[in-house]
Amino acid sequence: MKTLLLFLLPFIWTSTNASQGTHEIYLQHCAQCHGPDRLGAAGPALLPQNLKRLKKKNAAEVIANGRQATQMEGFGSKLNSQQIQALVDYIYTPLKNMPVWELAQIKASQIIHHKTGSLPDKPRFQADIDNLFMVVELGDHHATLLDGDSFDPIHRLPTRFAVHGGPKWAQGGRYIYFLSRDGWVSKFDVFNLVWTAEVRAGINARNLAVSHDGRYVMVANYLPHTLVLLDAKDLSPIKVIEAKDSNGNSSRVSAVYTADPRNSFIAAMKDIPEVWEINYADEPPRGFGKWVHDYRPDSGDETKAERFPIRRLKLKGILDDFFLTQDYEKIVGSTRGGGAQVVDLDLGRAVAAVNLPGLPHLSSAITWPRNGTTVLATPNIRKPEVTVVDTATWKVIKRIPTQGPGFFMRSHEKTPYAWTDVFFGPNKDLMHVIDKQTLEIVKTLKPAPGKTSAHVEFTKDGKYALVSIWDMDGAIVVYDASTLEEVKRIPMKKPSGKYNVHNKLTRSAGTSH
Ligand code: DHE
Repeated sequence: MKTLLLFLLPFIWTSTNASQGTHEIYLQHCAQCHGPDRLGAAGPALLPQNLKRLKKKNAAEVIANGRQATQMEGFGSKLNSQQIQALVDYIYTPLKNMPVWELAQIKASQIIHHKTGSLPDKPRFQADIDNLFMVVELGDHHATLLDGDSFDPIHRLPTRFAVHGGPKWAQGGRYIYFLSRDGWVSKFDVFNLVWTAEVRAGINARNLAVSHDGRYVMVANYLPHTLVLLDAKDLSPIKVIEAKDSNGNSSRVSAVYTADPRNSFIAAMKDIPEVWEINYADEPPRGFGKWVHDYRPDSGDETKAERFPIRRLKLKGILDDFFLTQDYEKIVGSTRGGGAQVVDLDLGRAVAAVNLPGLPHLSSAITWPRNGTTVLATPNIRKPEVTVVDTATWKVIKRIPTQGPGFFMRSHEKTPYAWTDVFFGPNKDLMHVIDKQTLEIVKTLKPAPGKTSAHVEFTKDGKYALVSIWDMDGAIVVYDASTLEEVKRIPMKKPSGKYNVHNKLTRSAGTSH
């Protein structure tokens, strides 16, 4: 026994020493930017949940050579390849304890750059505010404010690392709210071209929604499993809602959207078969008791209710991705394992099934009137087709073959065409233009051969369509939406989404909400 221990001792010693060494290397070289606890600081969080989109091989490359157009320097001259590999393994190892990120931590992270009401109420530039675009440039973590009439950039602003989902416009275009995958919510004052407030609402976040009256911001998180309600004025946290079912099973939150006429946020759960409606009206909605401050959920007293009450819709399957109808009465969600279901928000249950087996990207679906009915069209992530569904019968009326699976789809009330990208596969540089009445592809554009072209947004009058060339040496290409001819090219660094004030705030049926 003694001999065995003596034999094993060097191995035990080396492995302990190696892991201690890695932690020390991390503290010495990484902690200053990424936080001693790996929860992120100036740099992003280094946790497996936050790194899902980065392959380990690429992580080693970034540690060795740095990341272009960011403050991440290369450590190839300071660390050998074993040390780099050990660091990669270290950052892809889950934390032993789930980080606590509750009201206190969120509050402590709040940064006020400019106090509410301290800045002038007049824009510092000349432009039609209603026709402004905000373009997110993923390439070097910036965003560009673009004049939607002249297509001239007005201002370029640095964002937090890895903004995801649409930034949300509010107050007629005065403010816009961004969310980073690391959970940072940042409020930008467009008139004064400055950030006014920031707060970290989660460790790994999905998206945010702003109430239609501009008073509240709601953030959906993967880590921790929470929805976080913020005061839109200065991003002070109001409430942290744990995402779990009545049996205590907790869930990541896939996404949250605003349902304007319902005065509520609609949130989809990723791990439990539920969709939640969280009401933000000042008065309790029908069916809920009177609001009280000392409400106790276990009291069983139904005459009283907590502010921002939650209605839990129990579904048959988990929804992966969903679309809210223009009247906010129904949601159409893709069900894990295939297909889609239509859920009536008032009835609180599924009312139809839709034959959509190609993993439809429903958060990108759009609708338009056709032959006396409203059709819904969605790209599919796993199938080279755009599927068109009649929303009166929920039957598929057309499957339009495309040159590869797509991600985003767009139109506008004043254009006869719907645009969809080919995001995946060898034809990722193509963009299809579909006639909304014949449901045929009328033209396929190739704005930059060999480079992904994706995500379209229209000017407020629907006359021009803006396409992203998703590349470090990329651009926004402006097309005349009726002749389909190029009119301008604005260089940008891997531009992803772009968001027009008018189309977003009027909840145009041709764009995501
Ligand atoms: Fe997104 C929006 C989920 C990967 C770019 N994406 C959204 C929304 C959801 C979502 C729920 C709607 C939120 C909103 O706008 O408020 N995205 C997911 C995923 O589950 C998925 C497939 C995997 C993931 O890692 O999260 C995913 N998304 C991507 C990308 O790889 C993209 C192409 C590049 C990136 O930024 O990471 C990407 N997603 C976008 C964009 C929007 C978006 C540009 C906003 C679209 C819009 O016009 O509103």
